[in-house]
Amino acid sequence: MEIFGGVRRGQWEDCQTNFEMTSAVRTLLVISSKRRLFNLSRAYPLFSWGRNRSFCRTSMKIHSRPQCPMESHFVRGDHTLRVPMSLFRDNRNRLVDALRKTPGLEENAFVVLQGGDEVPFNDTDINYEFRQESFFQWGFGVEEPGCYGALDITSGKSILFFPRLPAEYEIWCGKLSTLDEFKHRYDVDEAYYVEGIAQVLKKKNAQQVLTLRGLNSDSGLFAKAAEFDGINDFKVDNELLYPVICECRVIKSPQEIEVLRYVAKVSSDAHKVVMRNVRPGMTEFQSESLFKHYVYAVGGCRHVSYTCMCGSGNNSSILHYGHAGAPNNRVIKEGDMCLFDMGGNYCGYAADITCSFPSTGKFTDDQKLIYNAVLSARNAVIEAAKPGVSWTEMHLLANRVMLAALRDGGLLCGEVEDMMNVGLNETFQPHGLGHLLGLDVHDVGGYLSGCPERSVKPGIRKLRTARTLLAGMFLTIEPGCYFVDSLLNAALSNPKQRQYMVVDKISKFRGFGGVRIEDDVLITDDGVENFTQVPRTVEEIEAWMAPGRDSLKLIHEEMIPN
Ligand SMILES: [Mn+2]
Repeated sequence: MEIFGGVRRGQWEDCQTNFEMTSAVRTLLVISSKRRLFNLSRAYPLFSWGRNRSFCRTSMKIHSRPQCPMESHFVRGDHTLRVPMSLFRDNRNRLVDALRKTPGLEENAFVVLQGGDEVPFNDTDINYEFRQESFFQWGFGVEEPGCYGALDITSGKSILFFPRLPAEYEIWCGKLSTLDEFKHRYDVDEAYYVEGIAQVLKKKNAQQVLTLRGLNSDSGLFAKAAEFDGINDFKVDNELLYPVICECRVIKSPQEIEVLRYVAKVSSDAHKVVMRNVRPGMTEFQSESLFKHYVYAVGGCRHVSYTCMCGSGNNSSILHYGHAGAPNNRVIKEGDMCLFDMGGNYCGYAADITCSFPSTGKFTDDQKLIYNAVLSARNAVIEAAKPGVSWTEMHLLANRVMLAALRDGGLLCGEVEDMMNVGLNETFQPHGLGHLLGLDVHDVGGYLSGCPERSVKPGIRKLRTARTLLAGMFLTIEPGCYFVDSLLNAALSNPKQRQYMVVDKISKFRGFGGVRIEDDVLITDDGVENFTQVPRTVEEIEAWMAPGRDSLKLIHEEMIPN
Protein backbone atom coordinates (compact mmCIF):
# COMPACT_ATOMS: atom_id res chain seq x y z
CA MET A 1 0.00 0.00 0.00
CA GLU A 2 2.87 2.35 0.76
CA ILE A 3 4.49 1.62 -2.57
CA PHE A 4 1.47 1.52 -4.79
CA GLY A 5 -1.09 3.86 -3.32
CA GLY A 6 -4.41 3.71 -5.08
CA VAL A 7 -4.23 -0.07 -5.31
CA ARG A 8 -5.99 -2.03 -2.65
CA ARG A 9 -4.74 -5.34 -1.30
CA GLY A 10 -7.31 -7.37 -3.16
CA GLN A 11 -6.24 -6.00 -6.50
CA TRP A 12 -2.65 -7.00 -5.84
CA GLU A 13 -3.41 -10.69 -5.85
CA ASP A 14 -4.20 -10.75 -9.56
CA CYS A 15 -0.90 -9.11 -10.34
CA GLN A 16 1.95 -10.84 -11.99
CA THR A 17 4.79 -11.14 -9.51
CA ASN A 18 7.55 -13.03 -11.33
CA PHE A 19 9.33 -11.12 -14.02
CA GLU A 20 12.42 -12.55 -15.65
CA MET A 21 13.29 -10.42 -18.64
CA THR A 22 10.62 -8.24 -20.15
CA SER A 23 9.76 -8.10 -23.82
CA ALA A 24 11.32 -4.67 -24.17
CA VAL A 25 14.65 -5.90 -22.83
CA ARG A 26 14.45 -8.94 -25.13
CA THR A 27 13.92 -6.62 -28.08
CA LEU A 28 17.08 -4.71 -27.19
CA LEU A 29 18.89 -8.03 -27.00
CA VAL A 30 17.75 -8.86 -30.51
CA ILE A 31 18.90 -5.48 -31.74
CA SER A 32 22.27 -6.01 -30.11
CA SER A 33 22.73 -9.47 -31.60
CA LYS A 34 21.87 -8.54 -35.18
CA ARG A 35 23.30 -5.70 -37.12
CA ARG A 36 20.05 -4.04 -38.03
CA LEU A 37 20.07 -0.44 -36.96
CA PHE A 38 23.66 -0.60 -35.83
CA ASN A 39 25.73 -3.04 -33.92
CA LEU A 40 25.03 -2.04 -30.35
CA SER A 41 27.15 -4.75 -28.79
CA ARG A 42 30.24 -3.63 -30.69
CA ALA A 43 29.65 0.08 -30.69
CA TYR A 44 28.52 0.20 -27.07
CA PRO A 45 30.23 -2.50 -25.05
CA LEU A 46 27.79 -2.16 -22.16
CA PHE A 47 25.08 -3.50 -24.45
CA SER A 48 26.87 -6.86 -24.38
CA TRP A 49 24.34 -8.40 -22.07
CA GLY A 50 26.46 -11.25 -20.81
CA ARG A 51 28.88 -8.79 -19.28
CA ASN A 52 26.34 -6.19 -18.37
CA ARG A 53 25.39 -7.53 -15.01
CA SER A 54 24.82 -4.11 -13.56
CA PHE A 55 21.95 -3.29 -15.88
CA CYS A 56 20.39 -6.71 -15.48
CA ARG A 57 20.43 -6.16 -11.74
CA THR A 58 18.64 -2.86 -12.13
CA SER A 59 16.08 -4.54 -14.30
CA MET A 60 15.54 -7.46 -11.93
CA LYS A 61 15.19 -5.17 -8.97
CA ILE A 62 12.46 -3.20 -10.65
CA HIS A 63 10.53 -6.26 -11.67
CA SER A 64 10.84 -8.22 -8.48
CA ARG A 65 8.05 -6.00 -7.14
CA PRO A 66 4.46 -6.89 -7.81
CA GLN A 67 2.93 -4.86 -10.61
CA CYS A 68 -0.70 -4.31 -11.23
CA PRO A 69 -2.13 -2.92 -14.46
CA MET A 70 -4.81 -1.10 -12.47
CA GLU A 71 -2.52 1.10 -10.43
CA SER A 72 -1.88 4.66 -11.61
CA HIS A 73 1.74 5.13 -12.46
CA PHE A 74 4.37 6.69 -14.71
CA VAL A 75 6.44 4.23 -16.74
CA ARG A 76 8.32 4.17 -20.05
CA GLY A 77 8.12 0.53 -21.04
CA ASP A 78 8.35 -2.56 -18.88
CA HIS A 79 12.13 -2.31 -18.55
CA THR A 80 11.99 1.08 -16.82
CA LEU A 81 11.02 2.14 -13.33
CA ARG A 82 7.33 2.21 -12.49
CA VAL A 83 6.62 5.36 -10.51
CA PRO A 84 3.32 5.12 -8.64
CA MET A 85 1.14 8.23 -8.54
CA SER A 86 1.06 7.77 -4.77
CA LEU A 87 4.48 9.47 -4.83
CA PHE A 88 2.73 12.72 -5.74
CA ARG A 89 -0.15 12.10 -3.37
CA ASP A 90 2.39 11.69 -0.60
CA ASN A 91 4.07 14.95 -1.65
CA ARG A 92 0.70 16.73 -1.46
CA ASN A 93 0.04 15.25 1.96
CA ARG A 94 3.41 16.48 3.18
CA LEU A 95 2.58 19.95 1.88
CA VAL A 96 -0.85 19.97 3.53
CA ASP A 97 0.68 18.90 6.87
CA ALA A 98 3.31 21.63 6.66
CA LEU A 99 0.83 24.35 5.65
CA ARG A 100 -1.55 23.50 8.49
CA LYS A 101 1.26 24.43 10.88
CA THR A 102 2.11 27.67 9.05
CA PRO A 103 1.14 30.99 10.67
CA GLY A 104 -1.04 33.13 8.44
CA LEU A 105 -3.08 30.27 7.07
CA GLU A 106 -6.78 31.10 7.17
CA GLU A 107 -9.92 28.94 7.17
CA ASN A 108 -10.93 27.25 3.93
CA ALA A 109 -7.57 27.84 2.28
CA PHE A 110 -6.71 26.26 -1.06
CA VAL A 111 -3.38 25.96 -2.83
CA VAL A 112 -3.60 26.63 -6.57
CA LEU A 113 -0.62 25.68 -8.75
CA GLN A 114 -0.40 26.41 -12.44
CA GLY A 115 1.37 23.82 -14.59
CA GLY A 116 3.72 24.64 -17.44
CA ASP A 117 2.56 25.79 -20.87
CA GLU A 118 3.82 24.88 -24.32
CA VAL A 119 6.56 27.26 -25.48
CA PRO A 120 6.46 27.95 -29.23
CA PHE A 121 9.66 28.08 -31.22
CA ASN A 122 9.64 31.78 -32.08
CA ASP A 123 6.76 32.55 -34.46
CA THR A 124 6.31 29.00 -35.72
CA ASP A 125 3.70 26.38 -34.91
CA ILE A 126 6.37 24.08 -33.49
CA ASN A 127 6.91 23.93 -29.73
CA TYR A 128 9.98 23.24 -27.65
CA GLU A 129 9.77 19.71 -26.27
CA PHE A 130 7.54 20.13 -23.26
CA ARG A 131 8.87 19.68 -19.73
CA GLN A 132 6.48 20.12 -16.83
CA GLU A 133 6.95 23.01 -14.39
CA SER A 134 8.74 21.54 -11.38
CA PHE A 135 6.45 22.56 -8.49
CA PHE A 136 3.45 21.27 -10.44
CA GLN A 137 5.31 18.07 -11.28
CA TRP A 138 6.20 17.63 -7.61
CA GLY A 139 2.56 17.98 -6.58
CA PHE A 140 0.73 16.15 -9.34
CA GLY A 141 3.06 14.33 -11.78
CA VAL A 142 0.92 15.51 -14.69
CA GLU A 143 2.50 15.10 -18.13
CA GLU A 144 0.25 17.46 -20.14
CA PRO A 145 0.76 21.22 -20.53
CA GLY A 146 -1.84 23.87 -19.70
CA CYS A 147 -3.19 22.35 -16.46
CA TYR A 148 -3.89 23.62 -12.94
CA GLY A 149 -4.00 21.79 -9.64
CA ALA A 150 -5.75 22.73 -6.40
CA LEU A 151 -5.35 21.41 -2.91
CA ASP A 152 -7.93 21.81 -0.15
CA ILE A 153 -5.84 22.37 2.99
CA THR A 154 -8.78 21.58 5.26
CA SER A 155 -9.74 18.21 3.77
CA GLY A 156 -6.45 17.40 2.02
CA LYS A 157 -8.38 16.65 -1.18
CA SER A 158 -6.79 17.29 -4.57
CA ILE A 159 -8.34 18.61 -7.77
CA LEU A 160 -6.88 18.82 -11.28
CA PHE A 161 -8.06 21.14 -14.05
CA PHE A 162 -7.35 20.24 -17.67
CA PRO A 163 -7.64 22.42 -20.76
CA ARG A 164 -10.78 21.71 -22.81
CA LEU A 165 -9.38 20.77 -26.19
CA PRO A 166 -11.21 21.06 -29.53
CA ALA A 167 -12.55 17.91 -31.18
CA GLU A 168 -10.01 18.39 -33.95
CA TYR A 169 -7.31 17.60 -31.39
CA GLU A 170 -8.09 13.91 -31.90
CA ILE A 171 -7.06 14.10 -35.57
CA TRP A 172 -3.65 15.58 -34.79
CA CYS A 173 -2.86 14.25 -31.35
CA GLY A 174 -4.98 11.18 -30.75
CA LYS A 175 -7.87 10.35 -28.49
CA LEU A 176 -8.90 12.92 -25.89
CA SER A 177 -8.95 11.66 -22.34
CA THR A 178 -12.13 12.21 -20.39
CA LEU A 179 -12.01 13.98 -17.03
CA ASP A 180 -12.72 10.66 -15.36
CA GLU A 181 -9.77 9.07 -17.14
CA PHE A 182 -7.51 11.92 -16.03
CA LYS A 183 -8.77 11.64 -12.48
CA HIS A 184 -7.81 7.95 -12.31
CA ARG A 185 -4.58 8.33 -14.23
CA TYR A 186 -3.27 10.95 -11.82
CA ASP A 187 -4.93 9.54 -8.73
CA VAL A 188 -6.63 12.79 -7.65
CA ASP A 189 -10.00 13.23 -5.98
CA GLU A 190 -11.68 15.36 -8.64
CA ALA A 191 -11.04 16.62 -12.18
CA TYR A 192 -12.58 19.53 -14.11
CA TYR A 193 -11.85 21.77 -17.07
CA VAL A 194 -9.66 24.85 -16.59
CA GLU A 195 -12.50 27.30 -17.26
CA GLY A 196 -14.26 26.00 -14.16
CA ILE A 197 -11.57 26.78 -11.57
CA ALA A 198 -13.22 29.81 -9.92
CA GLN A 199 -16.64 28.17 -9.96
CA VAL A 200 -15.36 24.94 -8.40
CA LEU A 201 -13.43 26.81 -5.70
CA LYS A 202 -16.47 28.96 -4.89
CA LYS A 203 -18.68 25.88 -4.60
CA LYS A 204 -16.20 24.52 -2.08
CA ASN A 205 -16.37 27.80 -0.16
CA ALA A 206 -12.68 28.60 -0.71
CA GLN A 207 -11.69 31.82 1.05
CA GLN A 208 -7.94 32.11 0.91
CA VAL A 209 -6.08 31.06 -2.27
CA LEU A 210 -2.36 30.38 -1.92
CA THR A 211 -0.35 30.92 -5.08
CA LEU A 212 3.35 30.45 -5.66
CA ARG A 213 5.65 33.41 -5.92
CA GLY A 214 9.28 33.33 -4.84
CA LEU A 215 12.81 33.99 -5.97
CA ASN A 216 14.89 31.11 -7.31
CA SER A 217 18.29 31.77 -5.73
CA ASP A 218 20.18 30.06 -8.57
CA SER A 219 18.57 31.77 -11.54
CA GLY A 220 17.37 35.04 -10.01
CA LEU A 221 13.99 34.35 -11.64
CA PHE A 222 10.60 34.16 -9.97
CA ALA A 223 8.26 31.19 -9.83
CA LYS A 224 5.10 32.13 -11.73
CA ALA A 225 2.09 32.61 -9.48
CA ALA A 226 -1.06 30.92 -10.80
CA GLU A 227 -3.49 33.18 -12.64
CA PHE A 228 -7.00 32.22 -13.71
CA ASP A 229 -10.29 33.89 -14.56
CA GLY A 230 -12.08 34.91 -11.37
CA ILE A 231 -9.02 34.71 -9.09
CA ASN A 232 -9.77 38.20 -7.73
CA ASP A 233 -12.98 36.90 -6.13
CA PHE A 234 -10.74 35.23 -3.52
CA LYS A 235 -8.30 36.47 -0.93
CA VAL A 236 -5.02 35.69 -2.68
CA ASP A 237 -1.79 35.18 -0.74
CA ASN A 238 1.32 34.70 -2.89
CA GLU A 239 3.94 34.67 -0.13
CA LEU A 240 2.98 31.96 2.31
CA LEU A 241 3.28 28.95 0.00
CA TYR A 242 6.75 29.34 -1.55
CA PRO A 243 9.05 28.72 1.45
CA VAL A 244 6.84 25.88 2.72
CA ILE A 245 6.68 23.97 -0.57
CA CYS A 246 10.41 24.58 -1.18
CA GLU A 247 11.25 23.06 2.19
CA CYS A 248 9.04 20.06 1.36
CA ARG A 249 10.98 19.66 -1.89
CA VAL A 250 14.34 19.82 -0.08
CA ILE A 251 13.60 16.71 2.00
CA LYS A 252 13.05 13.73 -0.28
CA SER A 253 10.43 11.10 0.51
CA PRO A 254 11.25 7.38 0.32
CA GLN A 255 9.40 7.16 -3.01
CA GLU A 256 11.24 10.15 -4.46
CA ILE A 257 14.52 8.60 -3.31
CA GLU A 258 13.76 5.48 -5.34
CA VAL A 259 13.26 7.56 -8.50
CA LEU A 260 16.47 9.49 -7.83
CA ARG A 261 18.30 6.22 -7.25
CA TYR A 262 17.00 4.92 -10.58
CA VAL A 263 17.90 7.96 -12.65
CA ALA A 264 21.36 8.11 -11.02
CA LYS A 265 21.93 4.44 -11.84
CA VAL A 266 20.81 4.79 -15.45
CA SER A 267 22.97 7.91 -15.84
CA SER A 268 25.94 6.15 -14.21
CA ASP A 269 25.63 3.27 -16.66
CA ALA A 270 25.39 5.73 -19.56
CA HIS A 271 28.61 7.42 -18.41
CA LYS A 272 30.26 4.00 -18.30
CA VAL A 273 29.19 3.28 -21.87
CA VAL A 274 30.63 6.62 -22.94
CA MET A 275 33.93 6.03 -21.13
CA ARG A 276 34.45 2.69 -22.84
CA ASN A 277 33.85 4.25 -26.21
CA VAL A 278 35.84 7.46 -25.94
CA ARG A 279 39.09 7.47 -27.89
CA PRO A 280 41.21 10.02 -29.71
CA GLY A 281 39.58 10.87 -33.04
CA MET A 282 36.07 10.83 -31.67
CA THR A 283 34.18 14.12 -31.58
CA GLU A 284 32.92 15.38 -28.22
CA PHE A 285 29.27 15.45 -29.29
CA GLN A 286 29.42 11.76 -30.11
CA SER A 287 29.77 11.19 -26.37
CA GLU A 288 26.74 13.38 -25.81
CA SER A 289 24.83 11.40 -28.41
CA LEU A 290 25.83 8.07 -26.88
CA PHE A 291 24.82 9.23 -23.42
CA LYS A 292 21.43 10.45 -24.57
CA HIS A 293 20.81 7.27 -26.53
CA TYR A 294 21.57 5.10 -23.53
CA VAL A 295 19.50 7.00 -20.98
CA TYR A 296 16.54 7.07 -23.37
CA ALA A 297 16.73 3.58 -24.91
CA VAL A 298 17.58 1.77 -21.70
CA GLY A 299 16.40 4.15 -19.00
CA GLY A 300 13.35 5.70 -20.66
CA CYS A 301 14.72 9.21 -20.04
CA ARG A 302 13.29 11.36 -22.81
CA HIS A 303 15.15 14.36 -21.50
CA VAL A 304 18.49 15.10 -19.99
CA SER A 305 18.37 17.42 -17.00
CA TYR A 306 20.64 20.09 -18.51
CA THR A 307 22.73 20.62 -21.63
CA CYS A 308 25.38 17.91 -21.85
CA MET A 309 28.92 19.19 -21.22
CA CYS A 310 31.54 17.09 -22.98
CA GLY A 311 34.76 19.07 -22.75
CA SER A 312 38.06 17.58 -23.87
CA GLY A 313 41.51 19.12 -23.62
CA ASN A 314 41.33 22.76 -22.57
CA ASN A 315 37.53 22.68 -22.98
CA SER A 316 37.37 20.62 -19.79
CA SER A 317 38.23 23.80 -17.87
CA ILE A 318 35.14 25.62 -19.21
CA LEU A 319 32.58 25.17 -16.47
CA HIS A 320 29.47 25.29 -18.66
CA TYR A 321 30.96 24.08 -21.93
CA GLY A 322 28.53 22.57 -24.43
CA HIS A 323 26.38 25.69 -24.88
CA ALA A 324 25.17 26.86 -28.30
CA GLY A 325 28.37 28.74 -29.06
CA ALA A 326 30.58 25.77 -28.12
CA PRO A 327 28.39 22.74 -28.81
CA ASN A 328 30.73 19.85 -27.88
CA ASN A 329 32.22 19.97 -31.37
CA ARG A 330 35.95 19.49 -30.85
CA VAL A 331 37.72 16.33 -31.99
CA ILE A 332 39.18 14.57 -28.93
CA LYS A 333 42.95 14.23 -29.06
CA GLU A 334 45.57 11.91 -27.61
CA GLY A 335 46.70 13.18 -24.20
CA ASP A 336 43.44 15.04 -23.48
CA MET A 337 41.59 14.96 -20.21
CA CYS A 338 37.86 14.54 -20.80
CA LEU A 339 35.38 16.09 -18.38
CA PHE A 340 31.86 14.94 -19.12
CA ASP A 341 29.00 16.33 -17.04
CA MET A 342 25.66 14.74 -18.01
CA GLY A 343 22.52 13.54 -16.27
CA GLY A 344 19.30 11.92 -17.39
CA ASN A 345 15.82 12.95 -16.29
CA TYR A 346 13.11 10.44 -15.40
CA CYS A 347 9.59 11.37 -14.39
CA GLY A 348 10.92 14.88 -13.84
CA TYR A 349 13.68 13.78 -11.46
CA ALA A 350 17.27 14.64 -12.30
CA ALA A 351 20.71 13.10 -12.15
CA ASP A 352 23.83 15.27 -12.36
CA ILE A 353 27.04 13.27 -12.74
CA THR A 354 30.52 14.24 -13.88
CA CYS A 355 33.25 11.80 -14.91
CA SER A 356 36.79 12.92 -15.72
CA PHE A 357 39.19 10.55 -17.47
CA PRO A 358 42.01 10.50 -20.04
CA SER A 359 41.01 10.14 -23.71
CA THR A 360 43.35 7.17 -24.12
CA GLY A 361 42.11 5.32 -21.06
CA LYS A 362 45.57 5.65 -19.46
CA PHE A 363 46.48 8.51 -17.09
CA THR A 364 49.73 10.41 -17.54
CA ASP A 365 51.58 11.37 -14.33
CA ASP A 366 50.30 14.96 -14.56
CA GLN A 367 46.74 13.78 -15.10
CA LYS A 368 47.05 11.41 -12.15
CA LEU A 369 48.29 14.22 -9.91
CA ILE A 370 45.36 16.53 -10.62
CA TYR A 371 42.80 13.73 -10.68
CA ASN A 372 43.92 12.35 -7.33
CA ALA A 373 43.92 15.84 -5.79
CA VAL A 374 40.22 16.16 -6.71
CA LEU A 375 39.45 12.58 -5.70
CA SER A 376 40.97 13.12 -2.25
CA ALA A 377 38.75 16.22 -1.82
CA ARG A 378 35.69 14.22 -2.86
CA ASN A 379 36.59 11.34 -0.55
CA ALA A 380 37.08 13.70 2.39
CA VAL A 381 33.59 15.18 1.92
CA ILE A 382 31.94 11.77 1.50
CA GLU A 383 33.57 10.72 4.78
CA ALA A 384 32.56 13.86 6.68
CA ALA A 385 29.12 14.80 5.37
CA LYS A 386 26.20 13.95 7.68
CA PRO A 387 23.25 15.67 9.36
CA GLY A 388 24.27 18.68 11.43
CA VAL A 389 27.31 19.50 9.31
CA SER A 390 27.51 22.85 7.50
CA TRP A 391 27.73 22.69 3.71
CA THR A 392 30.08 25.66 3.75
CA GLU A 393 32.42 23.69 6.02
CA MET A 394 32.28 20.78 3.57
CA HIS A 395 33.21 23.12 0.74
CA LEU A 396 36.18 24.50 2.68
CA LEU A 397 37.25 20.98 3.65
CA ALA A 398 37.31 19.97 -0.03
CA ASN A 399 39.30 23.09 -0.91
CA ARG A 400 41.85 22.47 1.84
CA VAL A 401 42.40 18.84 0.91
CA MET A 402 42.79 19.73 -2.75
CA LEU A 403 45.22 22.59 -2.16
CA ALA A 404 47.31 20.32 0.09
CA ALA A 405 47.48 17.73 -2.69
CA LEU A 406 48.49 20.39 -5.24
CA ARG A 407 51.20 21.57 -2.84
CA ASP A 408 52.43 17.99 -2.35
CA GLY A 409 52.49 17.67 -6.14
CA GLY A 410 54.76 20.71 -6.41
CA LEU A 411 52.31 23.28 -7.87
CA LEU A 412 51.94 25.30 -4.67
CA CYS A 413 54.11 26.07 -1.67
CA GLY A 414 53.37 27.25 1.87
CA GLU A 415 50.61 26.72 4.39
CA VAL A 416 47.18 25.69 3.10
CA GLU A 417 45.42 27.97 5.60
CA ASP A 418 47.39 30.96 4.28
CA MET A 419 46.41 30.09 0.70
CA MET A 420 42.77 29.83 1.79
CA ASN A 421 42.97 33.21 3.50
CA VAL A 422 43.99 34.92 0.26
CA GLY A 423 41.31 33.07 -1.77
CA LEU A 424 43.60 30.81 -3.81
CA ASN A 425 40.98 28.05 -3.45
CA GLU A 426 38.74 30.00 -5.84
CA THR A 427 41.53 30.24 -8.42
CA PHE A 428 41.55 26.48 -8.87
CA GLN A 429 37.89 25.74 -8.08
CA PRO A 430 35.82 28.75 -9.11
CA HIS A 431 32.53 27.06 -8.22
CA GLY A 432 30.79 25.71 -5.14
CA LEU A 433 31.15 22.18 -3.80
CA GLY A 434 27.71 21.16 -5.00
CA HIS A 435 24.01 21.87 -4.81
CA LEU A 436 20.64 20.47 -3.87
CA LEU A 437 19.31 18.10 -6.54
CA GLY A 438 15.80 16.86 -7.22
CA LEU A 439 13.32 17.79 -9.91
CA ASP A 440 15.59 20.68 -10.87
CA VAL A 441 19.26 20.09 -11.34
CA HIS A 442 19.92 23.10 -9.14
CA ASP A 443 17.01 22.33 -6.88
CA VAL A 444 15.10 24.87 -4.81
CA GLY A 445 15.73 25.63 -1.16
CA GLY A 446 19.38 26.67 -1.18
CA TYR A 447 18.87 30.10 0.38
CA LEU A 448 15.42 30.15 1.97
CA SER A 449 14.76 32.75 4.63
CA GLY A 450 15.86 31.47 8.00
CA CYS A 451 18.75 29.58 6.41
CA PRO A 452 22.32 30.95 6.29
CA GLU A 453 22.59 33.68 3.65
CA ARG A 454 24.91 33.68 0.65
CA SER A 455 28.36 34.90 1.65
CA VAL A 456 30.15 37.64 -0.28
CA LYS A 457 33.56 36.21 0.66
CA PRO A 458 35.85 34.93 -2.10
CA GLY A 459 36.10 31.16 -1.96
CA ILE A 460 32.54 30.58 -0.70
CA ARG A 461 30.41 33.20 -2.49
CA LYS A 462 29.63 30.78 -5.36
CA LEU A 463 28.02 28.19 -3.10
CA ARG A 464 24.43 27.40 -4.14
CA THR A 465 23.55 26.72 -0.51
CA ALA A 466 25.18 27.35 2.88
CA ARG A 467 22.73 25.21 4.82
CA THR A 468 23.32 22.73 7.60
CA LEU A 469 22.76 19.23 6.27
CA LEU A 470 19.60 17.33 7.17
CA ALA A 471 18.74 13.66 6.68
CA GLY A 472 16.75 13.33 3.45
CA MET A 473 18.54 16.11 1.59
CA PHE A 474 19.87 15.08 -1.82
CA LEU A 475 22.92 16.92 -3.14
CA THR A 476 25.80 16.75 -5.54
CA ILE A 477 29.35 16.59 -4.25
CA GLU A 478 31.46 17.97 -7.08
CA PRO A 479 34.92 19.29 -6.27
CA GLY A 480 37.02 20.31 -9.26
CA CYS A 481 40.43 21.64 -10.25
CA TYR A 482 40.80 23.75 -13.38
CA PHE A 483 43.57 25.62 -15.14
CA VAL A 484 41.81 28.70 -16.45
CA ASP A 485 44.21 31.22 -18.00
CA SER A 486 42.31 34.31 -16.87
CA LEU A 487 42.15 33.07 -13.26
CA LEU A 488 45.81 32.00 -13.24
CA ASN A 489 46.85 35.37 -14.69
CA ALA A 490 44.82 37.22 -12.07
CA ALA A 491 46.37 35.19 -9.25
CA LEU A 492 49.89 35.61 -10.61
CA SER A 493 49.46 39.38 -10.81
CA ASN A 494 48.31 39.46 -7.18
CA PRO A 495 51.41 39.26 -4.93
CA LYS A 496 49.33 37.93 -2.03
CA GLN A 497 48.38 34.89 -4.10
CA ARG A 498 51.47 34.58 -6.28
CA GLN A 499 53.73 33.91 -3.27
CA TYR A 500 52.15 30.44 -2.87
CA MET A 501 52.34 29.49 -6.56
CA VAL A 502 55.22 27.58 -8.16
CA VAL A 503 55.14 29.53 -11.39
CA ASP A 504 57.20 27.19 -13.62
CA LYS A 505 55.29 24.13 -12.58
CA ILE A 506 51.89 25.78 -12.95
CA SER A 507 52.71 27.15 -16.40
CA LYS A 508 53.18 23.56 -17.60
CA PHE A 509 49.51 22.95 -16.79
CA ARG A 510 48.16 25.75 -18.95
CA GLY A 511 45.94 24.10 -21.54
CA PHE A 512 45.56 20.99 -19.37
CA GLY A 513 41.88 21.72 -18.86
CA GLY A 514 40.28 20.49 -15.67
CA VAL A 515 39.01 17.64 -13.55
CA ARG A 516 35.67 17.43 -11.78
CA ILE A 517 34.25 14.46 -9.90
CA GLU A 518 30.54 14.77 -9.29
CA ASP A 519 28.42 12.34 -7.30
CA ASP A 520 24.73 12.43 -6.36
CA VAL A 521 24.36 11.63 -2.66
CA LEU A 522 21.57 11.22 -0.15
CA ILE A 523 22.16 12.51 3.36
CA THR A 524 21.23 9.61 5.63
CA ASP A 525 20.87 9.52 9.43
CA ASP A 526 24.59 9.08 9.96
CA GLY A 527 26.39 9.92 6.73
CA VAL A 528 25.82 9.79 2.98
CA GLU A 529 24.66 7.19 0.51
CA ASN A 530 26.25 7.66 -2.89
CA PHE A 531 23.81 6.91 -5.74
CA THR A 532 26.48 7.37 -8.42
CA GLN A 533 28.04 4.09 -9.48
CA VAL A 534 30.93 4.70 -11.86
CA PRO A 535 34.65 3.86 -11.79
CA ARG A 536 36.29 6.53 -9.62
CA THR A 537 39.89 5.63 -8.74
CA VAL A 538 42.63 5.84 -11.36
CA GLU A 539 42.91 2.04 -11.28
CA GLU A 540 39.15 1.53 -11.67
CA ILE A 541 38.96 3.96 -14.58
CA GLU A 542 41.92 2.42 -16.41
CA ALA A 543 40.55 -1.09 -15.90
CA TRP A 544 37.07 -0.05 -17.07
CA MET A 545 38.34 1.74 -20.18
CA ALA A 546 40.85 -0.92 -21.27
CA PRO A 547 38.68 -3.58 -22.98
CA GLY A 548 38.44 -3.31 -26.74
CA ARG A 549 40.52 -0.10 -26.99
CA ASP A 550 42.35 -1.14 -30.15
CA SER A 551 39.63 -2.79 -32.18
CA LEU A 552 36.75 -0.40 -31.64
CA LYS A 553 35.71 1.73 -34.58
CA LEU A 554 34.49 5.29 -34.31
CA ILE A 555 30.71 5.57 -34.00
CA HIS A 556 30.15 7.31 -37.32
CA GLU A 557 32.04 4.53 -39.10
CA GLU A 558 30.19 1.84 -37.21
CA MET A 559 26.73 3.17 -37.98
CA ILE A 560 26.93 3.56 -41.76
CA PRO A 561 24.45 1.02 -43.21
CA ASN A 562 25.71 -1.61 -45.66
MN1 LIG B 1 26.17 19.74 -10.67
